[in-house]
Amino acid sequence: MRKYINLIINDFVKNYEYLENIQTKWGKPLVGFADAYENYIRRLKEIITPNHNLPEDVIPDAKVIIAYYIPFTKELALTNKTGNILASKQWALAYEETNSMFIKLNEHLIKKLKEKGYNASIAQDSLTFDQKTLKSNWSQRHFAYAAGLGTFGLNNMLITKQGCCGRFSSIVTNLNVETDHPIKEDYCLYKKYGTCGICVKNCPVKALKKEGYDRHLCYGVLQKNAEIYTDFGSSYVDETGINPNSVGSDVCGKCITQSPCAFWNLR
Ligand code: B12
Ligand code: SF4
Ligand code: SF4
Repeated sequence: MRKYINLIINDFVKNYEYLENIQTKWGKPLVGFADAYENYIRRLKEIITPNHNLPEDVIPDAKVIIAYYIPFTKELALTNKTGNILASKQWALAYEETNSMFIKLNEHLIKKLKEKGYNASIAQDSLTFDQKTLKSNWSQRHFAYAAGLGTFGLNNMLITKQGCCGRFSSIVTNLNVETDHPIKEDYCLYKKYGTCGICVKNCPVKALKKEGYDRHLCYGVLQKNAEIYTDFGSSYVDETGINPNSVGSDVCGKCITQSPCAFWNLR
C-alpha cells in the first residue's frame, strides 16, 4: 500500500501539470506515513496549542497520517528575487495553484482508499488559521515531521531531503501500513554546523532572526503582497469556513526561494 499511495500522488501531480489552465510545474513528491499514536503526535496539543487537533478528531478510527511534500522548481524559485518585499507573480500563482491542487488530490486519494475499503479524510482545520495567533489547529509541518519527511530549519520551515521550497499536505486514514519516524540529523546548515544564515539575510523585514521568528511582522509582508496579487484567488478561509481570509495571495517566501536549502538532493 505504501507504493500504491506514492504512485497515486506522483501520477496525480504529473497529470495535473498538463491541465490546460495550470501554469505551475512541480518536482517529485515525497510521501511519509506517521503513526497516529506515536509519542510526538500525542504531545502536539502541548507543543503547538491546546486546540490543536489529533488524528482521532478527523476520523475516530485513525491509524495513520499520510503526509506529503510537493516541491516547486528551481525555475520558479529564481523568479522570486530578494531585495524587496514583492513576491513574483509566478510565486503567487504557484501558491494558489498548489493549494487548489491539494484539495483535488486529497479528494482523489480519499476516493481511492475508500474503494479499497478504508476510511480517510482531511482535517478541515488545515484550511484555516487563527488570524490573531497566526497558528493552525492542524500543523502540516508537524505531521510531516512525525512522518519523517524533514527537520525544522532556522528559516522556520520543514526542510526535506529535497529542500524546503515546496508545500505540504496530509490526510488521515485507518490504513494498516508500516510507519516512518522523525529524522534525527538536522538538514539546516545553521543548526548542523552553525554556518549559513542566508535565510535571515534574505528576509526583507527582519521577521526572521537567529534569535527567533516574528510571525506578525512576516504576515504584514504577506498581506501587502495579497493587496497586489488579487487575481489568483485566496486559499485560506476565515473562521466562517466559507469566506476567504485575505483579499489575495498571502505570499513572500524570500526565506525559502533563495536559500541553499531550497533544493537539494540528499540520499
Ligand atoms: C499560519 C501559517 C503562516 C503564518 C505564521 C507562520 C508560521 N511559521 O507559523 C504566516 C501567515 C505568517 C505564514 C507565513 C509563511 N508561510 Co505559512 N503557514 C501557516 C499554516 C497555515 C499554519 C502554521 C502553524 O500553525 N504553525 C504553528 C506554529 C506553532 O508553528 P511554528 O511557529 O512554525 O513553530 C514551530 C516550528 O518552528 C517548530 N520547530 C522549530 N524548531 C524545531 C525543532 C524541532 C526538533 C521540532 C520538533 C520542532 C521545531 O516548533 C515550533 C513550535 O511548534 C501552515 C499550514 C498548516 N496548516 O500547517 C502554513 C505553512 C507553514 N506556511 C508555509 C509557507 C511556505 C509560508 C511562507 C513562505 C509564505 C509563502 N508561501 O510565500 C511564509 C514563511 C514564514 C516562515 N519563515 O515561517 C508552508 C511551509 C512549507 C515548509 N517547507 O515548511 C506551510 C506548511 C503551508 C503548506 N501547506 O506547505 N504562514
Ligand atoms: S538558509 Fe541556511 S540557515 Fe537558513 S534554514 Fe536554510 S540551511 Fe538553515
Ligand atoms: S516569508 Fe520569509 S522572507 Fe518573507 S517576511 Fe516572512 S520570514 Fe521574511
